[in-house]
Amino acid sequence: MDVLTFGETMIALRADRPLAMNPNISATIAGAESNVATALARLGHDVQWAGRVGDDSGGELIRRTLRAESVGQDHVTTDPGRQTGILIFEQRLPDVTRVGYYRQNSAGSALTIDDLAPALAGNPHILHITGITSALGASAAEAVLKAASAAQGEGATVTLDVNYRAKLWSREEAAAALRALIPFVDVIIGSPDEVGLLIEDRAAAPADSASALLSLGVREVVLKLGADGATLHGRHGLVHSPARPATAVDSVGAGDAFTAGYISGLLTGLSAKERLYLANTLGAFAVSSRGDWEGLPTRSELALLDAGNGTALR
Ligand code: KDG
Repeated sequence: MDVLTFGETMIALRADRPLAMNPNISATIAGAESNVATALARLGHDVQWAGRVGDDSGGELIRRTLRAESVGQDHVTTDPGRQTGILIFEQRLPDVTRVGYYRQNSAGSALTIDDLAPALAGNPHILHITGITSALGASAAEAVLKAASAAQGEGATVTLDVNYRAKLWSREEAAAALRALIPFVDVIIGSPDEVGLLIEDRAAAPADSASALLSLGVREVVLKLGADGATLHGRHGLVHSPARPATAVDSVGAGDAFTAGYISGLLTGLSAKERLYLANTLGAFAVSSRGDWEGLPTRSELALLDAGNGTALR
């Protein structure tokens, strides 16, 4: 197995205008970790997503969608006592989306370390976790901590996308839970603000936050800078890669795509510069189409970003 990731995936209701304005709604799925898994599977990697879904149509939608994407679900549990969570994306402006969560006590939030133990026994090269899972409740937070520690003990590379979600917890709660993960994490990915959350000094400049994390034993800190591209702070210095030009229509999911590109680069032995370039390329694909994961590229489509506007592929 190349990558194991786990977390909560939800039914995503996509409304083309605010909910109160009687929008047209379509149903799909969303979850930061399954978005990363889908992106990696499209690039040809062997990836497993683990988590809990309800014994309901939402659970079936998640299973069918991930199956169609060749994301492994050997360790997905159906929870008979809880429902699949729901997320609503309301299109407020062309690229401004309001997110509403209906996920308290959901099946996904009841994840435990026992759900993950068999998956971890498959010795993934990379365990990918995000800060969202730790926000879901005590058992999910414990699962993240124990999984990261177990994977590191087995020699896996552990990647963490901070993914701070203010609607799920306060900065103080996030800081306490996510700082506890640092000893078990090799690569941290986040915006400058998110990375700042992980160190004591809130006012620190991004480069100082990165150095503080490196001094705690983290191998790489990858700063997502949006339109300014991305910077990797590693033990051998700093590497920057500019963003790829793209017409943004929906930025939600771009961070997951970026992370998947970076992980793919780790798996295939790309240089630091090449990893960032691939990460930025996936981010550009994600912002260029509506939906968290629908517009992600296969490996043979990566070069499409260089095709000029108006290109017809006949
Ligand atoms: O990164 C995109 C995610 O925010 C989205 O898919 C939903 O996982 C999600 C969350 O909890 O916000």
